[in-house]
Amino acid sequence: MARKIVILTGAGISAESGLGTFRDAQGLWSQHRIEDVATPEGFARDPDLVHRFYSARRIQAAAAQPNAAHHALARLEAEWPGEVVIVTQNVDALHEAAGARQVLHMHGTLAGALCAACGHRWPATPEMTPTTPCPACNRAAARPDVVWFGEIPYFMEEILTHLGEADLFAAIGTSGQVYPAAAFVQEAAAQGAQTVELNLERSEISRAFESRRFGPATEVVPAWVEDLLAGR
Ligand code: BJW
Repeated sequence: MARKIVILTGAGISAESGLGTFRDAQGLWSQHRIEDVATPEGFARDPDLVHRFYSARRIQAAAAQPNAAHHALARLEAEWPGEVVIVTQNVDALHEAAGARQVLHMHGTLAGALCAACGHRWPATPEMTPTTPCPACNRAAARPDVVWFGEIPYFMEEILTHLGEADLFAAIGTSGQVYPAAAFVQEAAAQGAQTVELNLERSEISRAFESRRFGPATEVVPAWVEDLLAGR
């Protein structure tokens, strides 16, 4: 029977599309404190700063193009005889832009708006502000539909089911510093999956993987996909 592949992606896969990672030297956290822009408390303290941070990223992400790594994963999904599921921590839409269809955005998307007052969801406008009204309750409580620290990631039940069914688990371009995603490798391995890390360099959790491939995502991901499709 064809094997099931579950792929976790992080900011590193979109780095060569021009989108910033979080923890690298020039990353987003070198310009902003995590607790100011990626927590509900930070949003409550200064919604204007948080909206400006996300509006700038939304506009930048909308102009970005998928790179060879996104295209290679879409090709894998199209050509692999078994199932391929992409679980992404990224809030950009570059997997979908490359043609991938089974993509779970566990940390939400920049394209979505969420009402902090009534929970209504709608498509975000490129720039949102603290006065953007919720179309359902009309309160000025619009926030980006993303998952901040202390909040529960999306699709967890579905993701745990996929990890339990995986024959192969790959993590691409993620530092392994944020849970629960950082624990997916153990979860998949405990249920019998082979595990591989693809990253620019060793991550915090490299030792948890059976095998590793280091280099830029635009090089290592297409080569890995080529090997998988060739049965190597
Ligand atoms: C390349 C490359 C190239 C570069 N090619 N590679 C203590 C212990 C354990 C857990 C906790 C704890 N205290 C608190 C927690 C929980 C907390 C947590 O993990 N905190 C840590 C700081 C310890 N987690 C949470 O709060 C989460 N919720 C939660 O746990 O709920 C409980 C629960 C879970 C499950 C079920 C039920 C209940 C929520 C976490 C939300 C994270 N949100 C953010 C913001 C999202 C919106 C946005 O985009 O702004 O998500 S933070 C940020 O980090 C973002 C990312 O998705 C996430 C991960 O970052 P990522 O993608 O790994 O990026 P980087 O920059 O860290 O790494 C880039 C990598 O790419 C590097 O390795 C580079 O080498 C590589 N790279 N260029 C290939 N060209």
